[in-house]
Amino acid sequence: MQKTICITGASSGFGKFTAELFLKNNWKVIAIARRLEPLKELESFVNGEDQLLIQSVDVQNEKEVTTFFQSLPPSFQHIGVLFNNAGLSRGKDELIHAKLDHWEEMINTNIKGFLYVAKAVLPIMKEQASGYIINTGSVAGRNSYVGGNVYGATKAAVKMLSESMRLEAAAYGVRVGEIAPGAAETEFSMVRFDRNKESSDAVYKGFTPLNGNDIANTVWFLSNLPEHVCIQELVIMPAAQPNANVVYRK
Ligand code: NDP
Ligand code: 8X3
Repeated sequence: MQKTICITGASSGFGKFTAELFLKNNWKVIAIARRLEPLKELESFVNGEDQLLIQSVDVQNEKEVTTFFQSLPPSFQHIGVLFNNAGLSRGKDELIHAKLDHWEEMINTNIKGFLYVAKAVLPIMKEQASGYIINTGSVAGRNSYVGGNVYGATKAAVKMLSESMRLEAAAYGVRVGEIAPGAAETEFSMVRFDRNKESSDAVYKGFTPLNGNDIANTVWFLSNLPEHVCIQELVIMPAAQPNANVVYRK
């Protein structure tokens, strides 16, 4: 049977590169994000009937998430892999200066949205008695840095929730892993810094950050492991960034 991966946050960055790689390798792909236009660009990688399902879904909206997964067309109802990846950072201010709406958006997306998606897909995988959920955490959930406060806390939540999900889902044959990347050049910093290109570019100056392909290749590796193997956690860093606080720049 042709395998299916469901990718959240497929309109850019890690999710988009992953969707492209899996489509090129003939997997079926369910691709969701809020912006439909970039999702439509994935159509150019389709090489068979019924290979791609795109939908605008805001993961912060529990009803939208639940309705989407409850009404999947029959040919997309078997989900082999969920890349639970949609997420964002908003601002990098110290707690005393931070904007409350930034906190709300990060918590609602990275924790609540992440959970809504997992809660919708777990019953599907339980019924199949198979599947691999790959959650996107971050090195920011492991080492704190100044201004990383609430974003880091949401990613620490992803780490802990991945552990509990794994503990529960292993009982019915479903695997759960977490990837925790360091600095990667995607739209991440543009979103974090309100589309300020100068602040965004400064993050990646003087060293080679990760890119979308590095993460797509990792998800590919995990997704093609034998079913008895579960990689639980992977911390993936640029060689020049040994932890969240240190970057060796030239
Ligand atoms: P991008 O900004 O390039 O991609 C983020 C994706 O998440 C987009 O497709 C965006 O789509 C989607 N998204 C955001 N909010 C929502 C929402 N409410 N509903 C649905 N989709 C949403 O960044 P990355 O690819 O870098 O980020 C992917 C994940 O990786 C995130 O969880 C991020 O925290 C994490 N991460 C990133 C690192 C980095 O340095 N880049 C390092 C470690 C982890 P849209 O706006 O269309 O909704
Ligand atoms: C993104 C990595 O170090 O910019 O999760 O917070 S970092």
